[in-house]
Amino acid sequence: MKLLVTIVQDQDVPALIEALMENGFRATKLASTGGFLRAGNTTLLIGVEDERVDALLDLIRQTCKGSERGTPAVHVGGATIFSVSVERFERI
Ligand code: 2BA
Repeated sequence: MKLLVTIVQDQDVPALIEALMENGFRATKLASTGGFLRAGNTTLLIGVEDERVDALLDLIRQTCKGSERGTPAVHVGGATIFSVSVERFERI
């Protein structure tokens, strides 16, 4: 299992959450702030079985688009993703 720590722009979150739920992924949404722009963004914690990681990445690619932010304009990517191996997972 992997935990994908996924940082996305706020504007993409409603569509991404909907797509995740429709496709049977589970996620936790955290409000976050980028260190460089000091602007709000969203961090999703998504626990996923190894065999579904590629499908999840496809979904994120389809939903999250980069855009220009700030003055002067800085290109902010669609998503920044850290994939972390999960040693143990329990739902009690
Ligand atoms: P921010 O830190 O606010 O960064 C927004 C955008 O500013 C970045 O987009 C990048 O294009 C630019 N940027 C960031 N640091 C820079 C620097 N030192 N010099 C020049 N330009 C810089 P993304 O790379 O798409 O990152 C979007 C958001 O993802 C970041 O927001 C941050 O919240 C997160 N992020 C990106 N890389 C990260 C990392 N290595 N560790 C933790 N969070 C990261």
